[in-house]
Amino acid sequence: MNLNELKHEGLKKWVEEAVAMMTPDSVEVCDGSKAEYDRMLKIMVDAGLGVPLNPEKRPNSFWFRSDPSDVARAESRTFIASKNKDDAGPTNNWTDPVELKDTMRGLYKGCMKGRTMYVIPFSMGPVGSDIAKIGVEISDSPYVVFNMHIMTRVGADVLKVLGTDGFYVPCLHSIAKPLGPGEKDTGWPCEPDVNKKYISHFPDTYEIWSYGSGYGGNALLGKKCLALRIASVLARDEGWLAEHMLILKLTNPQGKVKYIAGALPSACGKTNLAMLIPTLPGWKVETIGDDIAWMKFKNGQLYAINPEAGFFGVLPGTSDHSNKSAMDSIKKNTIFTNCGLTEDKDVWWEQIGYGAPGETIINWKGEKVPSPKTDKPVAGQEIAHVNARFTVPASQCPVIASEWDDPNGVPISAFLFGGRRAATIPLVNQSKNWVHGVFMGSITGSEITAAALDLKAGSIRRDPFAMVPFCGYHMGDYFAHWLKLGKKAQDEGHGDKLPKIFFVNWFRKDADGKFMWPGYSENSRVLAWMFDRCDGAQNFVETPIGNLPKPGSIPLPSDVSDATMAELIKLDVDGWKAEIADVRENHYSKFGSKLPKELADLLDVLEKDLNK
Ligand code: SAT
Ligand code: MN
Repeated sequence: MNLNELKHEGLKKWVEEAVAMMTPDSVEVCDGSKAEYDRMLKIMVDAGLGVPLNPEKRPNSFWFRSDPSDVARAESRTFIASKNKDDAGPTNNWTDPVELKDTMRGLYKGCMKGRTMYVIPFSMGPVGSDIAKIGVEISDSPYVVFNMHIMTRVGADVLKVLGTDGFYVPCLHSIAKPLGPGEKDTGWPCEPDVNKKYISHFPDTYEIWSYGSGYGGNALLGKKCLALRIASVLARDEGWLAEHMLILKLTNPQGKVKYIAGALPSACGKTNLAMLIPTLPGWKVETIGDDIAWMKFKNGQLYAINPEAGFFGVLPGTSDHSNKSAMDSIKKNTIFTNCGLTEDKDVWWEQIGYGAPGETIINWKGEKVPSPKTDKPVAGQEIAHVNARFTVPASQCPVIASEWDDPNGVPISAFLFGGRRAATIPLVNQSKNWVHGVFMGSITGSEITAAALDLKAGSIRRDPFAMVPFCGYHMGDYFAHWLKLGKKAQDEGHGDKLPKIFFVNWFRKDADGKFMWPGYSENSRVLAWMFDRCDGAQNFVETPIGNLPKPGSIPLPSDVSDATMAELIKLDVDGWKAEIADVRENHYSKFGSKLPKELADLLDVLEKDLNK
């Protein structure tokens, strides 16, 4: 499709302005077809940037390797450029939108010379769904085009829904300026200087401008940039929820169904939970989404869609034990980025469940090294980068629920929040009510696993609702938005239909530093307890922190003793007192006058109750 076929005057004008600024050699409007997908892959393979995998082992799958500077989201280069600094809040990098646009126009000027500009119309959510939104990404990266094909719905039907004057989020992206004289081609087009990468959001005008990176969250702008940072602002303005949540369908042995949405910070197993295979007989989990949920109240009931169409999952640690469904999903039609490439042109990563085949393997840096005999990670010598990823269509997941792409969404019965905590936080805990649930979400913390840059391993990072890297506005206002939606539902007489809120922690450790709970498939026992709780089962005891499981109400996995379970579900009064002090001094204090009074009050109430 060419530019003249665009029927939307505003869109056409925006593209023309981008063409004038970026001066590409040609412009293509993407149609989302299989032919286009194959053609984009061929461009990358012909340029030596991608390797087709062994068609017998991984049909229609490809291996990519990025520049070492371009392997993860660049949080320090991610900006929320609202007009008022105070609207961005203490958890975001704010910068002045006028200055930022000036700087970025300088970078964008002539940046597509010698390349094709792709105009990618996409829908976040089933095309035409009343919860979905349309975005249009302009990019000079074929890698972005085929990954967007997988992760979103791209194509002409999106333009049809957009019509001549529909709303869309404009998303500008360029990998980098063309190489200057004497500049070295690093083999992966991007801006290798991290300080020249920009992932910019303009919440007042709902715009995204990205420059210098080809990596997932920095370049596939439908995902974190649109579906969370900009969508959270749209949701605030329009009265709905855009959340960093998986959505799963849980069926009990009697065939009754509930849908649960869950927020967990990264490295807490969100994808694994979304695709869990229960050990508890008769129970079934199916996947609706593994990362993002968009939710709207309809007649007092909250409905959720997964705005994405694919999974962008972490490879290291993914195995038949941790996530068999993910392993089965990525057997074909999959894009692998930054893992190992074996001699027989298959892929390999740490903790895949077996040692690397053959004598040698190509690591994520492109070096040929001896094949590791075991899949244990060796720090500094990883074959796959710790953030190596797969991109795969959601439809390939063997446990995808049939209604995963229902435009109406699925009715949510429960929210689950969680973190990685070695002590204090029980295995599962139900909030007393909506406001108390928001309180629990607002104090969520998770231990830092790897000693990343300036963060101390083992220390606790507060990541309320797992949204700190993804909320496009002040988190104090975000808490208030959650409170407001709950109050509105109650005022309208729909309080009983509000999702129940739970808090989970799979990561408790004993005095020897050993995990006390086996996790993974055994987490089905906790999901079952929540399910029954939603139906009013008397399987709980009331405590100051919320409703904890009644002893015996969660059937034990074979490797968990009664004593261990008792420890996992007990109220740790001293631990909670320390928690309260930390929340008050190091967390709530950051939000100043924007911290809703209801939440500050609940912290005081909890402290008083624990002192009784
Ligand atoms: O790169 S993404 O932001 O899409 C993945 C992630 O960090 O969760
Ligand atoms: Mn995520």
